[in-house]
Amino acid sequence: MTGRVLFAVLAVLFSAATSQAQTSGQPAQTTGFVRLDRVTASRPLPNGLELRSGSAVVQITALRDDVVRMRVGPAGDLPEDASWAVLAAARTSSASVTPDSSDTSVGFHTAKLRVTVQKEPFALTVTDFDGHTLLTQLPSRPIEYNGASFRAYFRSPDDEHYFGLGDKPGPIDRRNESFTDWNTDAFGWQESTDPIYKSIPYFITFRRGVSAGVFLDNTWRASFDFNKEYRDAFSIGSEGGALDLYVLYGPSPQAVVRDWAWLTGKTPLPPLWSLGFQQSRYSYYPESEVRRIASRLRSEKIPADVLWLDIDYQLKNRPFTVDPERFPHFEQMIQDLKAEHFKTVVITDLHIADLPNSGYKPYDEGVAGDHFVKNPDGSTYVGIVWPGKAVFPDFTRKVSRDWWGTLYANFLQEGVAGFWNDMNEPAVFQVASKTMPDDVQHRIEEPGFKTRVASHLEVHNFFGMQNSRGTFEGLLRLLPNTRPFVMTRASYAGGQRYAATWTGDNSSTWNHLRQTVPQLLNLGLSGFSMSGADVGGFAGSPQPELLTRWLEVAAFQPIDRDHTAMGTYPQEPWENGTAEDLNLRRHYIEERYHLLPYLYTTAEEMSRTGSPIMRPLFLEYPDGAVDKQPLDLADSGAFLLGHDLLIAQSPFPDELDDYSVALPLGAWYDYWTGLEVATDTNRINVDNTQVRQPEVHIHPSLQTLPVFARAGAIIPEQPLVQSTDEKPQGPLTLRVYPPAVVGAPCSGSVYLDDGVTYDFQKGQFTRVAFTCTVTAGGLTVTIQPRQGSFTPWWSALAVQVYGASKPASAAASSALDGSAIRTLQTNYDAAQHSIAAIVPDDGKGLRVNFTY
Ligand code: NBV
Repeated sequence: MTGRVLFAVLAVLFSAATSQAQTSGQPAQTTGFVRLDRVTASRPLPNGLELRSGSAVVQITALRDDVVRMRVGPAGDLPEDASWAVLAAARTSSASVTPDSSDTSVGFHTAKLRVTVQKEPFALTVTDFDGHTLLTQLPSRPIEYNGASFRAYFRSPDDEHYFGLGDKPGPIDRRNESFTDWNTDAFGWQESTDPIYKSIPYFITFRRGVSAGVFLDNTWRASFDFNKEYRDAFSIGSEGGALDLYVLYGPSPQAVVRDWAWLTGKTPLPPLWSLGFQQSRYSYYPESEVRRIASRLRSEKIPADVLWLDIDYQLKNRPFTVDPERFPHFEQMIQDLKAEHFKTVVITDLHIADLPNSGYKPYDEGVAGDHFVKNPDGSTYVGIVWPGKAVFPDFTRKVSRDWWGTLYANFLQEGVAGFWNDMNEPAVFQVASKTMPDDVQHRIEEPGFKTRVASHLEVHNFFGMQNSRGTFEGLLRLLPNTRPFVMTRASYAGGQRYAATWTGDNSSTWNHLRQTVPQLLNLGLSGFSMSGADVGGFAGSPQPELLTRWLEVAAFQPIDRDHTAMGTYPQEPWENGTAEDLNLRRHYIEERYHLLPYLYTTAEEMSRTGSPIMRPLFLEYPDGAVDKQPLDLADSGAFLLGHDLLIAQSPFPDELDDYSVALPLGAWYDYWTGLEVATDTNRINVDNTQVRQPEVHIHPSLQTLPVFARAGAIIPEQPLVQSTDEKPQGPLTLRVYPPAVVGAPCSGSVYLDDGVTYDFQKGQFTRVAFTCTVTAGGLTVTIQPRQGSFTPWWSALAVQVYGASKPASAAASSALDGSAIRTLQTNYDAAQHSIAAIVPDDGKGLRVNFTY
């Protein structure tokens, strides 16, 4: 018997003797030491393979041809097959496979992937049929269990990069970093702080244009090490729960993003108003102050849609109350704000004041329904938070979530439009752990799950997610045809189904402005596309130029909410700056409102495909870099808004120096001047070869945030409005950016609906597709007939072609068959380098020919 075999046998005996069920009731976990070092038995399954490695059982199955799942039961039983993140339909789907085996390995293949498990040492490898290795275990480090903790190691080629893991600060590429998942109230977090508010144990690999998704569906304190312990490996592990691993195949990163949406759900289509500008602070009170902010936004003509009420609107910080002294006419105020086209979002933290015999409804009902989290001895757990002593709904019980949802009835009746779930890590004051004790008991009483009691260690990381779920589902029950708007601070994988999010308590520093880009990009890749960072920074007060620049950049990010802490300088756009600052801030917010048709169309795409609103360059252009390295690696500050706009903030926005931005291959236009961008294409590669990556050189100025439009894009825009309630007056503008080459693709689309209800699901939407074709002597723009039964606000189109250096003529045919041709008046704008023609639009489709 070799030493290794003897060790394995002893390990098996030891683990069998010591394995026991966790208090959580999670399937039996070993409390000993188990190493899966060789395959001791295997049997094929119609959709995969079951393996034994000593005491351990491993099941590897294909959910689809391009999605594989591996589950491990170290003591012989597979873990409970249930998930808070993965949709049941996805989790239970299966694809048939063809078994493959040899003397040294067992495995199977699907139409797209090959799964091979080397027998000794035990090593899983997932490859595609083009020779790409997507995931392969490090043979020298088999999966190991040490008590309830486990760890698995995978090979990491030196040109592979990692993205995702939610809002963790730091560079966009996770390579050379390690992380812990443990939702934490991280006030004043910095670039190197980990963990912060969310746990999304999912990342995307990218190697030379090929991507895979890797998801560890484990809610316990999990950790990820990328190339720190071993330069050529990454590892994933957890302190408890199951090793339940999903591998999603691209090969394009966009395909991985779609797989992730299939697995864990999409961000629902948000109400249109949530894409408008939002003004917040901790806290606006009394009532007169809220009214003052509202009327100032209007009198300064700063377009805005939302005002936020932070904790001080409540009576003694008690959730679901209103302070009658500060807000004596709360409902009237909400209605008056509505009349001024403002929506109000109010905070409703999850900590219910511990107030027996005081007529406090959330407490009384919660006690009556036995809804609160308990201590191990069965008493109700009490922690100190904003209201003082507080109790916490047990959001892992469906009945408790349903009850929580009913608490929103009054606010909805009063006209409150959206809700903010803060502090749901859950945050607890006056304790070193900043949260509940590990042994607090949660009851899992949930369809699809075994009913059992779970410790806080298991529930902590998805508690906030279930809080926002209770809110979202409750709002839907109360107002079934209104799209809820919920914003949560803490969440877990899949939480995008219930709430938008933000990056918590950032600071008013240039570095935090810089951080917004990698953080929001990684959130989007992790499924959370409706996200924002506190504009201007939460902790501290920004210098005037910082506030101006932040408002410029955030105008192109998914959620644009100005928010700051208690005690800081006023941070509204008209504060803290010169008249020029105010003009610039207004100008960029106005640009966001012009772009609303494009933004909303991108949001609708997100809700259908899972594609984020804000995208890293490598997502859209996996082959956009000549050296096949992702273009985003250097944290260049650049990002895409949807498919067609590239925003190139400086990598170091506080510096005065010029900088260069590598653009994806292809031509680009300057969004502000309408001119094709002159790029420099000489770059020397590490191996001394010259590559031809287009690069644009930028001389930074506060007046201009560099924005570029893709050649071949058609971007819909609207006349300026002061809020999304207002009907735009005038035509829908189509900004056409002709491709550089005759016959090259050129397209765009616009999506529109009523912005608030679900009637779009019954066909009440408008969708129009556009294309353009460069011809020898001009350009043809084709507008397809409208789809859907919703009547849009426009009755004419302004077709605006960029990159023009001289006047041109235009003619429109009223139908796609080319009949009824008439000449159009054109307008050449030398400053904008554009030619515009306005044409009536009856929705039946038309064609506009420009002749140069
Ligand atoms: O509710 C007050 C704040 C809120 O403004 C902020 O956005 C949250 O992230 N909240 C945290 C509580 C503690 C602030 C120090």
